[in-house]
Amino acid sequence: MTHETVLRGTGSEVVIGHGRRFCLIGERINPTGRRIFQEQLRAGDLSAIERDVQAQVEGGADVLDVNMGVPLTDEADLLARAIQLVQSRTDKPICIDSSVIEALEAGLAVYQGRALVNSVTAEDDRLAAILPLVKKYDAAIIALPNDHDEIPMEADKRLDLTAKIIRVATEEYGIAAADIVIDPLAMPIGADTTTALVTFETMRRIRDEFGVNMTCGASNTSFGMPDRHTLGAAWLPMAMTAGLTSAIMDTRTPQIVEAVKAADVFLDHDEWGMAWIAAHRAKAAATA
Ligand code: THG
Repeated sequence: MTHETVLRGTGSEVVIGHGRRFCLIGERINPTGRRIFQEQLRAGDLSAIERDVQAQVEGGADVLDVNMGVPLTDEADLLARAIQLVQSRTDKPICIDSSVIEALEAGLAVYQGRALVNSVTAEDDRLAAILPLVKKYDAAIIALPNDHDEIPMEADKRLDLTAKIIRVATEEYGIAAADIVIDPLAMPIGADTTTALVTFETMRRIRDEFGVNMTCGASNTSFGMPDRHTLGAAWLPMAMTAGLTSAIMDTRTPQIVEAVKAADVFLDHDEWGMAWIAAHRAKAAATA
């Protein structure tokens, strides 16, 4: 048995599920590593977000990740304003991405719809701080199977922590398993060439044992390697075959988005290839 996660924006509803088309979460509204964007945000200029929303939605994003982690700012205030701006520009659901509990709460308080909260770890104090918010605002949650800031390198440990998270969230906080999205932890292949195999094994076992949805930071996998887009376009279909049902990724890159859409056809997640054919027709019409 597998679970389905329902997210809502101001208009559209997105359902993440093992038998469904892959859910693309656009990663770009994130100042990490973007110096100019950080300076703009620090000065209160949110205009770059408007361009990021448009580019990612045009590229095929179903959900937008919003991260406002800029050092030396009031992250709660900035995140709340960013969420309101994004929701004024798109009806798609948002994945609220922060490690600061006050920022998550401020974001949830202004959010219209059913959000995905990114993220909680398996540590007791983090679970106790974040899960009541998830319940209060009727959101879904991304959970990472690591604790004490340590990323376990064995699938067994990730499975144990996944079991703990699901048990605590469902039994102690009344959150449905359908609303728990596990991040099986994708690491850069350049640092350790066995790491992708551990992640794929983790995905298969989480799907088979718990049936919950999963998401990953897909661009982590190619970090530091040449020709990252080709690596991403190979990794995503492999991960989808192992049970990954969504990813936080760069939806502005057609090579990667098209690889996902093609994999949806072969995994029978796109009945009769209807979405594939419709996208092809739309592209042909646009160039005509
Ligand atoms: N899991 C979960 N949430 C996440 C991640 C994850 N949120 C953040 C991140 N990882 C995914 N989002 C991004 C956003 C932007 C970039 C990468 C991942 C990005 N990276 C540039 C690059 O890859 O070259 C620059 C990064 C840099 O210079 O530091 O733009 O794994 N649940």
